Amino acid sequence: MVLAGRSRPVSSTPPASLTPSRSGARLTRRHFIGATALQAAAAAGLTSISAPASAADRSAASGDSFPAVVVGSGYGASVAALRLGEAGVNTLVLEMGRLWDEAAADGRIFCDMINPDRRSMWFKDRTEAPLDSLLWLDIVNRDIERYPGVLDRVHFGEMSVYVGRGVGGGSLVNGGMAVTPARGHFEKVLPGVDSGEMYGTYFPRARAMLGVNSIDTDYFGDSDYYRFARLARDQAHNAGLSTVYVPNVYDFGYMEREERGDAAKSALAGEVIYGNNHGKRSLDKSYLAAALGTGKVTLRTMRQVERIEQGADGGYTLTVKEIDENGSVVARTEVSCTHLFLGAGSLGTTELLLRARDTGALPGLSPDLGTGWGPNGNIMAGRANHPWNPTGSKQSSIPVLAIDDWNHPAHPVFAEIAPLPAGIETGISLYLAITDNPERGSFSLDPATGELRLDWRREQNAPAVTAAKSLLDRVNRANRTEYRYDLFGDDRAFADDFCYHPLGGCPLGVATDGYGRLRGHRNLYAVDSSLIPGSIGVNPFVTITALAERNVARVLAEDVVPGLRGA
Ligand code: FAE
Repeated sequence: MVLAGRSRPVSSTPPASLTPSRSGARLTRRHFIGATALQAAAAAGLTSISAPASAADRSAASGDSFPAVVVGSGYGASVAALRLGEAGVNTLVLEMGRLWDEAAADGRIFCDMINPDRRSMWFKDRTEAPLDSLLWLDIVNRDIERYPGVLDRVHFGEMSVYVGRGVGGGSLVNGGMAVTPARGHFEKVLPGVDSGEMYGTYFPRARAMLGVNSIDTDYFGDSDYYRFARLARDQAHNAGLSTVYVPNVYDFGYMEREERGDAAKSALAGEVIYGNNHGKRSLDKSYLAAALGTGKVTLRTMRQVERIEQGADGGYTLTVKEIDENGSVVARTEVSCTHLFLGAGSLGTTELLLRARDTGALPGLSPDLGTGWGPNGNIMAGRANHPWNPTGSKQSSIPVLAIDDWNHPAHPVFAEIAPLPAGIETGISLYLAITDNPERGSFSLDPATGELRLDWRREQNAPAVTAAKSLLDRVNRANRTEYRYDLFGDDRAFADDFCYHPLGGCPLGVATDGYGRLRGHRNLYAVDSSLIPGSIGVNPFVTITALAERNVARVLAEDVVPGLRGA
């Protein structure tokens, strides 16, 4: 397998968002060709995008039949698309969201968090920001026009889940925190995976491909935009806790130029959960650009896979719904393939498989499908600071520091020090705590409506709240501070009813074999967050990417490439 990072770098001037930075992330010829294809397609308003390919290649993907189809375009899907393309396999990627690469009338691709508009959310009448009130006032969220915006909040009975929609999936909306889990925890969660191979090969490969870099500590120490994080760091230290810098895929060299006034502001202009206009190396600028650059990968957007069936020849047929900007169905088509890679995320992949199993389309799928779901122990909370300890009206939207108390004997917590870029002094220190909550939920389909259900009760988050509280109580005691009770719409100090990190539903080694091959049906693979059983102890996308690299390498070598050779 050829790593795109080892390919020849291009000599022409790359787009700013792909410029190599101090991390050593390198722009390759493949990225450049792919990124150009993405930009050209966006400018032309196309929903089917591919880089130039030879006539022979085109005929190999004749009709609507491809050797491989990838569903979704988040982390796992992007890895699959790139590695299939590099192996010479004609591959179709189907993504239900938009390609976010075209400026709207205001000259920007994405909207910011302070003035959200229709670009913010996936077909909603009002924004649904995680922190939804300030001083109990409903001043955070806005009415918006329904549109295929970039962030979705999917509501289940007692838990709601944030996910990204569009080419790049969660990478478009997330905070970019690129954390490798503690090896001991990884081994506990995924005992069947060779951790030596992961930490020696696949984690480094994922970090290099994603363009992970770290903030310059002098810049961090001086910037007005990180006053909030320095204050929270000092308060953690007052409580005897340690903090760690957290790597990110946001280009910190770019951020420094933003602060100097040499580059358009993104992180320093309150952009993140509704997309970053600059600076962030989302997947469309890394893996997916490289995938398209192979000339073997075609991407179709605004296409939601609804149904999967298997024919007598063992191949798969997908029913695909194409929608327009109003959400109206433009067409329903069928696509067939030999190898099917599901990268629609914990919710999307699990739903497709449950539907296929329960309708009898793929009856052999495991009875354990839908199990092992968890919110990665996510709990959000805010603390109130004294007036003499301002957090700053200027805040970078990119978190770079966390309180690392993962070795606590009873309550392990990794608490990201989160920004609150409101443009005013709020006096709030905000945290997204990741805890080791052992509780698990499960997905099923509602027999009456056929809709996805999540069996997760609010009280299952009690262990996570206890752990987050144990940590933040210590911080409050040491600094004579209190919680904020005005941030989550009612009087709660701890937001325990939503998560950013849905994990599981198709657990590795349970619903699949040890490499993501679905039990019961050949040539069918899960490649995304659905494989990780509920917890990984840190922000998950580096793990999702590295695991996909490992699994796809094996599947390519054993299933796909021998098949192409007619073996
Ligand atoms: P994901 O990225 O969710 O992509 C799935 C894609 O499939 C999406 O583009 C969907 O639109 C598409 N899709 C779904 N169903 C279908 C269908 N039926 N047909 C066609 N397309 C479909 O999958 N993680 C970190 O490590 N660090 C962070 O700082 C961080 N911050 C976050 C902040 C926010 C606000 C959110 C929402 C998440 C954050 N995460 C973070 C979590 C991270 O983004 C998430 O774990 C990954 O994106 C999951 O990757 P998957 O490959 O599973």
